[in-house]
Amino acid sequence: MGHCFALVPLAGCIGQEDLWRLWRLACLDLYHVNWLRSIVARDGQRMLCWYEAPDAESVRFVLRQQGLAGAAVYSGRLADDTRNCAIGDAQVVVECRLDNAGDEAARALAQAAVVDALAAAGYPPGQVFTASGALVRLVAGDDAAGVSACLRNHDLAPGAVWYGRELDPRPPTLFEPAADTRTSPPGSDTLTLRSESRATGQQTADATCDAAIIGAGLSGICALERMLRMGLRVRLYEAGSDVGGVWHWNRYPGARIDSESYTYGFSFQRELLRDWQWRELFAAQPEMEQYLRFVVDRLGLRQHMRFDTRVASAHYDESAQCWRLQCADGEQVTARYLIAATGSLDAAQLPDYPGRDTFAGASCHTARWPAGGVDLAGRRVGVIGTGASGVQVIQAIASQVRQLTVFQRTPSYCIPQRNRSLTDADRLRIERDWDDILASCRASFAGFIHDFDPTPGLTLPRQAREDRFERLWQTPGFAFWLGNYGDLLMNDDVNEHACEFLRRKIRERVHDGETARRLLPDHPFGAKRVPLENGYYETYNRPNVRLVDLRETPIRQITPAGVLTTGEEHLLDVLIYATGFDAGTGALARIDVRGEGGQRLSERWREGPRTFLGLLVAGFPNLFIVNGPHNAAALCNAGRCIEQNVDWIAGCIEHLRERGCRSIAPSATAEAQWTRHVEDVADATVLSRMKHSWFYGGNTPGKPQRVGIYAGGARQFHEQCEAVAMAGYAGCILG
Ligand code: N01
Repeated sequence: MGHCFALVPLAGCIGQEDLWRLWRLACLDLYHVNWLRSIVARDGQRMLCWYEAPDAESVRFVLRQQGLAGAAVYSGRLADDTRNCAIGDAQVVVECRLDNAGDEAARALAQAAVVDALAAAGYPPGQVFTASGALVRLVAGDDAAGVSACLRNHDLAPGAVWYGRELDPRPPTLFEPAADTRTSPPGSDTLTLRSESRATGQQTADATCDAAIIGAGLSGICALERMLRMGLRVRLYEAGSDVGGVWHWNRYPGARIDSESYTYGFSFQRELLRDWQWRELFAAQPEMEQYLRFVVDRLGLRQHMRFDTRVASAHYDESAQCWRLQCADGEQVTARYLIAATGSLDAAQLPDYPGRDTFAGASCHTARWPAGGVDLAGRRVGVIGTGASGVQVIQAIASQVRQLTVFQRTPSYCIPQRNRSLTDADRLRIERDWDDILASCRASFAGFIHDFDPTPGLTLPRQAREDRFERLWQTPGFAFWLGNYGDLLMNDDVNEHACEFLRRKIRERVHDGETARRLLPDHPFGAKRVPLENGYYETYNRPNVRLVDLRETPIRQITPAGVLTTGEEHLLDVLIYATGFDAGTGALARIDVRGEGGQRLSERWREGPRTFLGLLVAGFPNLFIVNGPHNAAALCNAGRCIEQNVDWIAGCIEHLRERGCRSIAPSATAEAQWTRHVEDVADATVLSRMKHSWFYGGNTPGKPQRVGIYAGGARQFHEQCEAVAMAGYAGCILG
């Protein structure tokens, strides 16, 4: 990492809040840029900023990202005391452009001349920054006119002399210090409540516990293990008949993970890695489900779980500061903490086509695939939807069925997964390098072994990009997406080059020109989560596969015999809906969750999700959401991000217990700030150019198009969560 400073022309006065907004827009993390310091001119015409960055080009990209044109960026070593400044201090900034850019001796002379002239006039010593091309000298105070006159008297002609104030570029730990509203003295927060009488009178025991967890997927298992380790009494409720979450429900043929398997598994016990033999680089659904069962059995977690039990409601009891849950089978439980491990992608979404229920054949959604499977062999099968689920099921079943008709509304950019079996040598290497693997996932943008290259792709010759694209395309997993240039997410030119590359690959692989044309996406690459494929495009070369473009011939209705489009009726025996999810908020909003004052969560999120760090919600004390809306986990290797979420929640509960507090909830202000930050970050990326995806909720009829994921990356997300915790849960109200 080097150092840079930038002289930035501004269009008008900006204040502290504006600077923080610029920070949020910058996606600094993508470019590995650390914005150290800023002085903003009092007249609003200029700004001087310092950065730690890989190179000046990365800083230029950050500035462009912020909509700041015309900045001059210089690289050069900054003095160790660059950060030594007091926010609000007045500083005179002397800018001198140096013509003899590469000449160090000339630079030293120029520096000495400016320093000596100011010293002779009695100005106190101050910081000087030189780089090839520019010199900046700071003088404490606001005497810009005096400094300017002094330099002119010595025949020195500075480029500009102005005065401004030190502002803090980095938003504070985001939020105000935690407020402690506790009235009772610190002490044990063990819940001692009487069991409630139940209306249903069923023979299930009412329970009182410290934490209730909803969901036995990756998040729920992780949270359960952690809460038990902390010594809490925990109960977990799961609507399905066994553990697995998405890996339980999405049993469709071809379902497969998109993170390298071994990076997805739990990291809290090394023995789990040692004793589980991952079979494939990207495990298929059965292996994932087996792995989660192995973990649960190994750790003895089942005894704390109740299956086939859907939580119908969860109401916060303000006087007792606890949650009261009612299950669909009548069981009630009272818990201090409610951990919603309901997942981002649980609420399966069926399109509301007329006649949907009249279909005479078998039909199902990929995310509610029957445990006994669906008989597809030799049958006429239709698949609606070509997102990640559709792509996987289509490529898996094409060779089994008599006729496969794919109903596509929006084509996806699919990249090769290049799955393979893992060998003993692979497993040994993984075990040996495990700590490094985890560390590199933790340090990456999205928790994967792939990480964005901070070099802006736009600065490179087209052929160099092309060569890199080809190498990445040949690499397994998300290398082409998450191991690509960081500006792919923001820069239209680089993004369009990647799109062209991928469209060319599609044309090369699909023999029929017309089919290939229909498979070409026209949205920016990465605006949706990218499906990984294993022979998906070649599937369309099979004589029994037909692609129907719903943009040309939309579906009119489902008939008893199949699907009627404006073009024709497609006769089917089986109809598969791969139509996605009411993502982020959907799973939780389907439970009757009520917070303070009886307000419903579904109502609170009616205009879009509002959260604090994607983990807490104002007015819903002690409700912790794992991998929910506004969380980095949706763009992440879920295994890695879910563990981070659970660590944070565990740390928060420990903090409450140590202080004898019984509740925590974010302030409305902190929640609004985080929500705004999430929206700002997404707006700065290509994600905002495709608002009909599940990232924006636009795939769900009637749902407002508001971003539901955190696009700033897992690294930045973790840092912000950490900062809040370190500041004593800043932004939160403790009771
Ligand atoms: O859902 P999607 P998904 N008529 O929303 C189409 C994860 N995942 O289940 O784009 C016709 O992406 C819709 O078309 P359009 C992963 O995070 C991971 O495939 O709205 N079509 C789209 O083509 C992923 O991003 C893996 O125009 C309709 C498709 O259905 C997320 O889950 C595997 C329609 C839905 O695509 C969701 O993926 C699978 C209608 N009325 C999933 N409504 C792994 O590899 C919707 N569509 C780990």
